[in-house]
Amino acid sequence: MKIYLDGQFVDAADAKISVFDHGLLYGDGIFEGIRLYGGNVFRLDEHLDRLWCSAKAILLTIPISRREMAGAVCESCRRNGLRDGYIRLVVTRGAGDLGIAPWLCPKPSVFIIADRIALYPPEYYTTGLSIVTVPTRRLGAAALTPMVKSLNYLNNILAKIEARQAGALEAVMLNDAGFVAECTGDNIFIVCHGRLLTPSAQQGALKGITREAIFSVAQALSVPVEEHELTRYDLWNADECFLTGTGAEVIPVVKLDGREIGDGKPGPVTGRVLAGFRARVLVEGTRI
Ligand code: PXG
Repeated sequence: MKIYLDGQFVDAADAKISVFDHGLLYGDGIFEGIRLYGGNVFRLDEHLDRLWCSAKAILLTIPISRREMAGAVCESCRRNGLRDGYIRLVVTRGAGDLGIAPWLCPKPSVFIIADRIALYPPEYYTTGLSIVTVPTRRLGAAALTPMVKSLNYLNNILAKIEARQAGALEAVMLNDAGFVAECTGDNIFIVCHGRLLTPSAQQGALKGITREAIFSVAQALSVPVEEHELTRYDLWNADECFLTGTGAEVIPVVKLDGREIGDGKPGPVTGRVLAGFRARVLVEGTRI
């Protein structure tokens, strides 16, 4: 496997970052997870927009241009003979002193891994997931805006561990106010009386690229979508529920906190949205 690292393609075994890199020492950096479908990079522009916004939010200057970054993403796929897969694009603050001061890190590092990912076992896409609400809350915007896709995922990791301890594969995370925010690496949607409802960024949801794609799939299907404050009660009593994310794609949820959602089976609207999404990824995207 070839990895893009600071302007060069190197073997995976040689793709190394300093132990002084602040991405490692402090989680000081940002990333994107991107999908490749049939040789098309899904919504590359949107991913780069979000990466550049994350960089601005943490005052990190990405050392290459957007054009170069887009080129490096596509070249990473080509070099690895990848037609379908997952691209992890990371920008770290770079190596510096033992001290958090980022201005003592002269050169940010960029690396790109083009590989495969399977977040959930395939059978769950037809049977649906059983998930739980966990005690760990989504970080509030006053501490660190959840809009930044940063390398500090401890908040989500703790939630993921709590889900596993409860025997579930995924966790619903609430915000400070107790409203539903999102899952550990996915956005959440419910279907209520034929409408799609999902928490807004203000509620602690990452502005997921898949989430945005679902908005336009739903529009094409004439299914209304609304950003809405949601409680656990709303989720338990929804007609249907599903999660969206680059890793997860679109996956039905059939049980939450021991309560069956709807009739306990993936619902018809979820099915149509999932089919619409699968059709769209094959025709949209940047040709590598
Ligand atoms: N919320 C959070 C906290 C995320 O990290 C999403 C929502 C969905 O956003 P996108 O843009 O992907 O639709 C994410 C995305 C992983 C993994 O390895 C996580 C993400 C993406 C890909 C893989 O768990 N996070």
